Amino acid sequence: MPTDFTTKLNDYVARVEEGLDRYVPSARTRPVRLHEAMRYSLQAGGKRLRPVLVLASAELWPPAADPLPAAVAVECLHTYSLIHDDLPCMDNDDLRRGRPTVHKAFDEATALLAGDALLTQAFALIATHYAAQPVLANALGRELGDAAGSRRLIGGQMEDLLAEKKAGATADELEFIHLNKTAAMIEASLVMGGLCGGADEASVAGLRAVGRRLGLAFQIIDDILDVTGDNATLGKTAGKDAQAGKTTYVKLHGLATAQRLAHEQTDAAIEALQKLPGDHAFLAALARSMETRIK
Ligand code: GRG
Repeated sequence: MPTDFTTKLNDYVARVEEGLDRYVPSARTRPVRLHEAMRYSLQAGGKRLRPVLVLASAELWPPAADPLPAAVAVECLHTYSLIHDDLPCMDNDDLRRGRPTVHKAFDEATALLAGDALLTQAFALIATHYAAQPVLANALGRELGDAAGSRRLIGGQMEDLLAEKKAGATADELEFIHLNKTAAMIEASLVMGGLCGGADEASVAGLRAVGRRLGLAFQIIDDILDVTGDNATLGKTAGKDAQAGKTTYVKLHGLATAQRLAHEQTDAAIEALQKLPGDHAFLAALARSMETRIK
């Protein structure tokens, strides 16, 4: 990867880390155990893809509103979904972000509450930090609420659990699951960045198109890595999908076709980016960098 891409990515990630530290209650806040659990998971070193997308998308436009609180809100919401996904009643996983999952390091009730608190914190952050721009606050809250709600993130998770129970999903069900469980938050990240930048309706639609493609590419790559990666590099349990008998792009189409589909979706995302204003070089390089993880 070119060094200016890496420098910029590190810069964005550093801003996100600083924002998480600033906007999430400290681990000394009462009840200490709850805030420790929230921070344990948040600070376990995720890739920060979604908040970086918020920051980079906002910068397609001249500075308008500070996108950092929105970026932190997105990472809080994403982290809640991971904590709850790992619970014994869902995916029952022991390892996440290279560490024992929250219910293993603390206990199930604390993990449930830490997830609830991060979800709530996301909306409180938006209402608080964009209070002086109520139209923007409303648009950001609506975007995040829609993406994380029963038709999208939670709906995708529900269909995923149902598909697992009946031991398999059709291609149509797989697309629904991935468009909602994975792509919805990636799409919302780009759109929320655009809203902070003052994007008009046509650009918001353009950002959605990029997010849909990027989200699908991300999920296909995740499915491939589940087969080809290991616990140490993934920071989570490799081979979990096959073990659980899950339908994935690899199971449905085979490894080679899944690799081709990941390339096609990445190309389509980069093509859709070209229709947006501003300098897309960083976002295009980010899309390519995701793809190189499977090379
Ligand atoms: C519990 C409502 C609810 C939803 C759970 C996030 C999720 C939905 C499930 C996790 C399992 C999974 C494979 C989700 C697809 C999206 C995905 C690959 C999430 C992991 O995102 P990364 O790789 O994680 O960006 P980091 O840790 O880097 O942030």
